[in-house]
Amino acid sequence: MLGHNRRRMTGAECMADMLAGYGVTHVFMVPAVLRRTFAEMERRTRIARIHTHGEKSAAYMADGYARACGRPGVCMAQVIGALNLAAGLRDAYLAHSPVIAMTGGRDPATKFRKVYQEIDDVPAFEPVTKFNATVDDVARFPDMVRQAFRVAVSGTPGPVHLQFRGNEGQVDADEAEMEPLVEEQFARVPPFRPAPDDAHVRAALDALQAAERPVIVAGGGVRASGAGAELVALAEALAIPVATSLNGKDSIAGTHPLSVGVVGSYSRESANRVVKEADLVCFIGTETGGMTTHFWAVPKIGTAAIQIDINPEALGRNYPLKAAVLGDAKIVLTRMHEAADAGTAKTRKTWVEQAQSICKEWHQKYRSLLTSDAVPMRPERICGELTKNLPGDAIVVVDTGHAGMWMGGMYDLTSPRQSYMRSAGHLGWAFPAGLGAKCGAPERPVVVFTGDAGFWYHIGEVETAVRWRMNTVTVVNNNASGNQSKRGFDRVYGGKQTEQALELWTYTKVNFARIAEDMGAIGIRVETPAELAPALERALAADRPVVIDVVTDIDALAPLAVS
Ligand SMILES: Cc1ncc(C[n+]2csc(CCOP(=O)(O)OP(=O)(O)O)c2C)c(N)n1
Repeated sequence: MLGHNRRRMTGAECMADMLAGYGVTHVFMVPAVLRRTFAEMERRTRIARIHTHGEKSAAYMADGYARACGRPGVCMAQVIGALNLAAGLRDAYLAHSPVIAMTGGRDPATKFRKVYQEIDDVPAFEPVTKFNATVDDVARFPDMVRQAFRVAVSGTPGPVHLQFRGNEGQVDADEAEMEPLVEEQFARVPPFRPAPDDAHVRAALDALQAAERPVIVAGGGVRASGAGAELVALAEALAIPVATSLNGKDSIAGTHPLSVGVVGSYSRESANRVVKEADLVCFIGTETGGMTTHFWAVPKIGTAAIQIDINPEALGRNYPLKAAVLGDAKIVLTRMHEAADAGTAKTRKTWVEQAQSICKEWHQKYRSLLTSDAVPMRPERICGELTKNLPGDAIVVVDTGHAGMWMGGMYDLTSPRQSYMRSAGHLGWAFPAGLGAKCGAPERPVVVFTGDAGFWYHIGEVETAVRWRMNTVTVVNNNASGNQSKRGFDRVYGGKQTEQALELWTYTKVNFARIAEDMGAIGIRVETPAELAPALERALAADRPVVIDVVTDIDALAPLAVS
């Protein structure tokens, strides 16, 4: 019973016990914040305290951790680092990842006296959190930490921020009568699986079964709910092709006969073509945002649609609906499958064949690039090799920009046990997020794909990876530039860039393998396509972090979305 086990303890003891009670295994931070709490963690728990090279990468690590294991990732910073941490929450917020950020804050005894390093940080957390609160009295530790976990994992998950009194959160040294009670239900996503209204399930099924050319668009909500198997079962029973958002890419294996690929902007042409041809789109666990719909061109607003989501505010936001179903994806899909009339599947035979022939055309169009022997290498060949060579339980972590385009469009998951996590827009996210993912799922191989511009951001974390034996494999698409920007600068220079224009998007040629070796990791330089598969094999077997530096063609540009 609440209050039954109250005893006099410090905030630090209470926090350490609560984090351990919630199953937190790693905390990512730059000191000095909650110093006493860190000492208590050592005395009372087995929590690893990962000291990083920047607050932003600490936030990304917590985010990668959360996305890999479904439990909140915890990151921390003292007052001067708070906004660096807030910046790193943007991707977690956009991707609906449950991250709990804790910072030091102002002390009522001295605020407004121009205290060294101090500003009011709280407003900066407002746009990137679901809950943004201050803890001034140590007696509030138990209920505020519980609320942080509760909000982070509930409904559509997302980041929360707690600011503790004192620039380093020194309130943790105070004592009070407290009970470090945890609610295990809120230790992971999803805490609840709300069941749908039967009538709404019926309406959605009626629409789906009456459609001649339906397609499912599965989003990150399917992955948060762990509903991939239920999604595939329904699609198979009713013979419905499945496209995914980038965030939902691992809800169906790319090699499944009903998979048409990632739809939207960072997408595969076949997915956009199939969704455009559809007479009914069934959105599941997707916000129907600009990225997934190529700014609402695929499908066009007005296309018949049904939508399933755990958040009622998402239902119908961008597409007027024939049916809306509120509930957890796994439960809704199970109910739909139970009530489905598989006899209607035969009416969609021609449509499924049409979708499959669109996919076949895509494979024919890109086969030569996916298997290209060109030197410098084509990024498509990297994607092709990753499809062929990654283990069945790999977690693939992908940066944004060109990396998101290449891997979203050209890479296929080959097993339902593989996971795919993508940057929701922040360049530089993938490498630290991959390290966090490894902490969250230490038994699984983690393979990061990033461009060189993305890798530069947090290259110092190679040292962190070595220090903590976070044995990830990082594949760097190294074209000594951010060449996704090439088209944009071609455009503003009227088609032909000046020599100086290259200053805007190119870098010095660097050997990342050598830099990684210097920091104690294994570095492998790949200059020709045949070297990549053996490099991956060696890297996956290594007992140290590995950076595979792949030298690629600066003129290789990913295909643009079709609409
Ligand atoms: C924080 C942040 N700043 C800027 C951008 C804009 N941006 C997107 S892709 C890109 C360049 C990507 O370069 P790289 O990772 O090397 O991949 P490449 O395009 O060379 O394949 C930039 C600057 C972004 N997405 N995020």
